[in-house]
Amino acid sequence: GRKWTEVKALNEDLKDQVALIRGRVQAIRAVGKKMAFVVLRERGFTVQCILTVTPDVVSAQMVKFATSLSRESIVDIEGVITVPATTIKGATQQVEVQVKKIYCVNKAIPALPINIDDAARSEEEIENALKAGEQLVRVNQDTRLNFRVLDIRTPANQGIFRIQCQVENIFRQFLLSEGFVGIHTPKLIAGSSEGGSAVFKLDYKGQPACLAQSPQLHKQMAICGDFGRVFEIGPVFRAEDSFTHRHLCEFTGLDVEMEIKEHYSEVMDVVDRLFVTMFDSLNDTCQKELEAINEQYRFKPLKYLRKTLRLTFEEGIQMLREVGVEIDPLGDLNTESERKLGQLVLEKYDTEFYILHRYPLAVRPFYTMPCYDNPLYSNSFDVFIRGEEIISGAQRVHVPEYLLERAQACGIDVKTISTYIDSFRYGAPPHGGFGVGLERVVMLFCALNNIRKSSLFPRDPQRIAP
Ligand code: ATP
Ligand code: AMO
Repeated sequence: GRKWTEVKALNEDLKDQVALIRGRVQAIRAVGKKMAFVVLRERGFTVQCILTVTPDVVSAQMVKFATSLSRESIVDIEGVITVPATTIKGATQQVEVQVKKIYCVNKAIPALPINIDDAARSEEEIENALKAGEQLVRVNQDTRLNFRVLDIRTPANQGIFRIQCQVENIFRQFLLSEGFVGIHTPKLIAGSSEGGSAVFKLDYKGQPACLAQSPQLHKQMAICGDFGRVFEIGPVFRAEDSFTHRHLCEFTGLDVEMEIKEHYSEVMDVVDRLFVTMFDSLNDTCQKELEAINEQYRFKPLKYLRKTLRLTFEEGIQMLREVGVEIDPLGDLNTESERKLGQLVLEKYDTEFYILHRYPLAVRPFYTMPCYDNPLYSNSFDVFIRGEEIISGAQRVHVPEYLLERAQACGIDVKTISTYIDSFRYGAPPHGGFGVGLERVVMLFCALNNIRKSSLFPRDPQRIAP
């Protein structure tokens, strides 16, 4: 095969060498009939290619052909690398390619529903361009999602999904290094695992069934099966009714379950080490991606402490009370008070990542262990980034009689979870765990305003395509 060079690798070291590159046509500009500029883009990196009519090398027809190419078409270009005297605007690479050969591999339709240049601009740039009287089509969220294949070609989106991959990667690497075993639990199950109505019902060969709302029951059963410490990366289905900026009907769950020796703080210790490792690694290994995202969606780096702050729910409520927000001490926080508490914590402790634990039992799922000293509270926690929830976790009830009682008290149809309850009759160790929403981690680490931005092909109450 021939030797190919990636656009991102084109630099001054290659001066005067011939390079063969493949990319998409990002922009074309003709200068008379004898010259044309083609900006070629490969995965977010762009280079300016120049065609100049030259006897025996570049014909006038070749220039004409180049200027007729439609945007986003895929082309191969062979040319000599040159270094211009001035900096190049509108391309990431600071060299040019003097084209000798150009070949269209596959063309895109001429009238694209989204112009990638426009889709890649920041809100600020768009405002300024519109004020300056530029003809530009503002690309709204729905249009982006309708034509997602085009939308995800922007540098910011390329960055977002590479970061998502790294979050998943660190999650796996870290847990493997701490002796956890990766498992896969069924997504077709007999009943709801989290309670509530947000479940997709289906017909399982004549039996009523549903899509798993979480791996909760089976990850606990894996602990009953003596795996000691397990994790799972898999899809989670929630038939959410409300259309919010942070709920999807299908998302990726990063789940953990582990034996506990003495206290549920052992589970929070894992959260602490895992996330400090993850944030460090993202800041370290994903600089280019974070810059690309920042170009379009401005955000400040996440503030987090070397040892994650832990506050009890009561302490949180107290902080809110002090600024005049009244909360039911045995109720849940709503979105607004969660955000407010996030602000207060940032002001007081200088961190945007923290754990809130000892939630009131009444607002937690049936499998949650009550506090030994006060059964109105529970050995549970939520974790927040920038005032929004990314994790729920808890110690679980491991005594079958009490688990059954709790399930009944919470209105769960116990027939559908009888094999789960039975698992605890054969000897079950004390245990706990947590569930992380992958899309929420990426959304909030990058301070994106909508979870649809961190889901490749989002599923929400109104969208099942593309
Ligand atoms: P979890 O299932 O663990 O609670 P979650 O992030 O999906 O995770 P929800 O229970 O859906 O959380 O909501 C958390 C809080 O946010 C609740 O107290 C609820 O009142 C509030 N909330 C949920 N949906 C909305 C909404 N559409 N608008 C305003 N507040 C909401
Ligand atoms: P919970 O229901 O809180 O807990 O879910 C865990 C985490 O999943 C994310 N999440 C969502 N992300 C996108 N769209 C949604 N509709 C959505 N709902 C939840 C959040 C949340 O923190 N079994 C427990 C976990 C455990 O205790 O181990 C559970 O499912 O980031």
